[in-house]
Amino acid sequence: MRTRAALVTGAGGEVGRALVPLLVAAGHAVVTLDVSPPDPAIRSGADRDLTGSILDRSLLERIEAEFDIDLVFHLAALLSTRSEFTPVAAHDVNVAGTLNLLEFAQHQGESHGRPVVFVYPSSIAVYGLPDRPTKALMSRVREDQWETPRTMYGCNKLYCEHLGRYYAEHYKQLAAHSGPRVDFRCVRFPGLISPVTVPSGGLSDYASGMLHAAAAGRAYACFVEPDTRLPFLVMPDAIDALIGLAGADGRRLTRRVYNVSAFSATADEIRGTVVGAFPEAALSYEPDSRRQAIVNSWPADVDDTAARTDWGFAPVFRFARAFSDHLIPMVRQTHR
Ligand code: AKB
Repeated sequence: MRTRAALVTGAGGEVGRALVPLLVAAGHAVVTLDVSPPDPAIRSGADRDLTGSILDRSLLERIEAEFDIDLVFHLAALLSTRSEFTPVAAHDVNVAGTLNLLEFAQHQGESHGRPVVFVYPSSIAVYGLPDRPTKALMSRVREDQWETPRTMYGCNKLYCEHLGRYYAEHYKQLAAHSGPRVDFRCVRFPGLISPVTVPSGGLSDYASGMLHAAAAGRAYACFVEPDTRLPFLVMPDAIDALIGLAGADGRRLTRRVYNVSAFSATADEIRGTVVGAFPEAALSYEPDSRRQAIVNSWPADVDDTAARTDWGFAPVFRFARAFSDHLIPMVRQTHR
């Protein structure tokens, strides 16, 4: 008999490292897959930690043979910055890899006769506002606005949203087939701030960069201008969004792709709060025009009404509390 389990790809990343222990605590058997071996110092509690690529279909077939997967959190991806330096590799991992996982989920659903809930983190990188005046005017962007991404990462994420919808609603519609078995559900993450992991490869990482540098006593040069505004979530609210959407009653969901956010902040608002906690912090600005141009195309904030209405998304950490009750106390622990 195959073991019933949830599969988490990209489990070694900043979201995966926060998600897996909470899935285990909620009683899930968890299989993790990451291209890097798990950190031996971290016991996530997963039932099996696999090391390999989501491009390795023989590995996915071995997972299919051993486990009865009815829940997938597909987190593995190359983020925005790295994807601009290696766009073809980004497309391979972010698109071909996601196609492999959707096929895997379809086969799993066919074999055990239950739909596989497939949770996919998309991104505000799918948006492409034309210029800063438009960004300032469009205070809270809805899911169906400005879906014109400027990065390979954003293109990948937007296409995979459509791919997931195809697998959920139209799979092999012209072929004799048993029909769709994938219940695709997606959140468009804003910038994510974690007090535990120092992210790399993201264009919104300046927020985490300032926080961790200040706590570690290192200098940090923010690569965007002080008045650059983006929406953000801290990691506990991001994980709650993934788990909340995964467990939502499908009959209440009016869409497959949801915006989520807790607060919108400028780089200087973040810097000011961090310096308030670490007065000696050496946090400067060295705007990078190319990265600035991309971040200027991302919304200052998003309208997440649908997530709140359909499945009760309710972030705990707004701006002030995010720093006072979570980020500052925990980043002191990380760098003590
Ligand atoms: C990034 O910063 O590029 C990503 C994203 C916003 O999806 N975290």
